[in-house]
Amino acid sequence: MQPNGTNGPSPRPFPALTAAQRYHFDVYGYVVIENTLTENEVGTLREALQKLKRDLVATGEPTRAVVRNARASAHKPHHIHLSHVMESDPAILDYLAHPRLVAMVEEVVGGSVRIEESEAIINSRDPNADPDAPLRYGFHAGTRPQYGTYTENGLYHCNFVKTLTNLTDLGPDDGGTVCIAGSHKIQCSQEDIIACAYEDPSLIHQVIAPAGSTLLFGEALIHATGRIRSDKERVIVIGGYTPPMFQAWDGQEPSAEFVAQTPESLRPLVTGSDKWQWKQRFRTLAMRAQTDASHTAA
Ligand SMILES: O=C(O)CCC(=O)C(=O)O
Repeated sequence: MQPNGTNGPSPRPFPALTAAQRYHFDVYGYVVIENTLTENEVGTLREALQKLKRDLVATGEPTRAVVRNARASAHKPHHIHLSHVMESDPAILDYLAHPRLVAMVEEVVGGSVRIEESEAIINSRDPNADPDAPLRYGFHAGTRPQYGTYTENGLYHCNFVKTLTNLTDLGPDDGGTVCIAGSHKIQCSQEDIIACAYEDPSLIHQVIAPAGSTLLFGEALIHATGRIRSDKERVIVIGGYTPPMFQAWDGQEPSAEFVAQTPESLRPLVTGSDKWQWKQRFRTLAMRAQTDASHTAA
């Protein structure tokens, strides 16, 4: 990852996913790429988010306060959801502009993108949760098949894509994101799909990966926060992306001051300034991933 604004963005690989990763994405609606970030990057991001959490909680009203233009959209003792974290620390923009990650997103969107949201979650086991209760999740999706998805070169594309990177190791009991595999293509009611998944839990896949790994998925995939059963805290950072003519999520447009200090080369990504000049690009499945040392974590 390059430091924010020092040398301009390095070129983004195309395609960024191997054929097998792309096939996995098409079949299940997601793919987990392990070790996209270095240990240093993980540590820097985790510290930046913990500091933001401390500063928001110290205001006494974390869901009303604004700290470095970030907010807490939810806060309980065991769970804080941070919104619009992009402006709060340069490491976070570095993450959101990470050439390899943005390249993966562009590949799935089918062209250039803008940042639509930047969020983070720091959570631990709910002390009031009954460990013997049947597993139930807050399943949701940000768009639906066909409405927000299309096919090109036989491959699935979505116009609302996220990168969720875990900044703590995620074992089976550590509450990794869960999703209903294949739901990104199923044009039935969400309630009916969710009922199928509870009837056959093998349809529910969960992220289990070392710190610094990225879950790439399109928001037509039905997904949710997993359940933490261990004593470990989970920290994740989230980037949301859309084509440039789309709007940012409510309250997540970058401030004028932030845009003014953003290097010009990153402004289209940060603001969507390309608008309807959308640069489309599509791969075929057989294309070999473009990988070199500058696009992979050590
Ligand atoms: O907490 C998680 O792992 C899931 C986050 C989520 O649902 C989202 O970003 O839309």
